[in-house]
Amino acid sequence: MLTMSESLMENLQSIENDALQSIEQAQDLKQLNNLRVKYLGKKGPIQEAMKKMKDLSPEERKELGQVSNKVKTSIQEAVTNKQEALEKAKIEAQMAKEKIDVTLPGRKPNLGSPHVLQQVIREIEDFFIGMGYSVAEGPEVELDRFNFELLNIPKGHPARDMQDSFYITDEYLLRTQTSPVQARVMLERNGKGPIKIICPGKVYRRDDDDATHSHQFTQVEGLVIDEYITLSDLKGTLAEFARKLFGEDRKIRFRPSFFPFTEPSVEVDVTCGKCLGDGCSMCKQTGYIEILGAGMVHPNVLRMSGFDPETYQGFAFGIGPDRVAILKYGIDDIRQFYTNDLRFLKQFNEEW
Ligand code: 2NM
Repeated sequence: MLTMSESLMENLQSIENDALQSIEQAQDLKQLNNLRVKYLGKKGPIQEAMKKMKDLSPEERKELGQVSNKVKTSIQEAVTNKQEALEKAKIEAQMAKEKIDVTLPGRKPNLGSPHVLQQVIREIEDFFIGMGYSVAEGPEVELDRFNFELLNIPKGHPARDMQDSFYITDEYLLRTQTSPVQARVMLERNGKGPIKIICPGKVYRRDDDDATHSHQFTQVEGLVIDEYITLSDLKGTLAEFARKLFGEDRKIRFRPSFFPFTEPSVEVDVTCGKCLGDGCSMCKQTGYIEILGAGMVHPNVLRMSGFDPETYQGFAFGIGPDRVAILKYGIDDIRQFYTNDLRFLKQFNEEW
């Protein structure tokens, strides 16, 4: 039989063993705190054992008191050590989770790129700016007067058929060309030259969309007005334009045509890029491909916009960026420009 003192002693020893083992196994700070309260709290097993000491001799009490203090200190130390270990582990886990590999390549943001038509328009603009032209812009919702009247397309002219334009009211319509911008500029100049401008922008015609027609497309129209301007100036300018945009080996030719706002009027062809003039399937054996319309500004247009045709002459031209892009890149359907299929558009993305 163990004496009371011996059994209490053994009890304290096993409390210490239990406590140290549980503390070692604690998973987190909360568990650890619960263990601290369980073993060292007022209702803990050590306090319970101490209560039984009142029946012991003073020597036994003294010895047991020392042992219980030792056990308490040992448990407290174990708690403190474990707490430090858990806190350190917690921080380390957090650091590991938040670790950044600074050597990883960055993620490329989706930047987008100018639309292929915008790229072609810029190329056209760059050429003409280099030749001393300015860029002029105007409204897409335009007055009948600027869109037609001042361009020598009077009321009753077939080009003014309601079927062909998007009229908004009797007076307002979506511009069918960018030349109304030129009419505006001419009026602003009060009959005084020179004028050297290009007008890029969107235009609208009431067409049924198909592979070669779009009810909305783009234009860059040009206008030069000065004294002694001739058809040769026009031809030299457009020959240079064709070489710049399509290649140095290209030539142009003029064919007679008709526009209400120019006289004479011409269609301008450029030698075919595939056969360079010999004739092939691309140019339908003609050796040439039509690229734009042009002409000498009609005296009526000059007069109506305040310029004296006896003093001033001018040439004008209309370039279709849609057509330029189609020829340049071999695109087979004009609607591709306007339906925003990214698989199509991304082929023309500029590198940043
Ligand atoms: C074209 C063809 C020929 C043109 C004429 C004018 C203006 F304002 F002077 F009358 N601007 N643009 C013109 C001439 C446009 O596009 C095929």
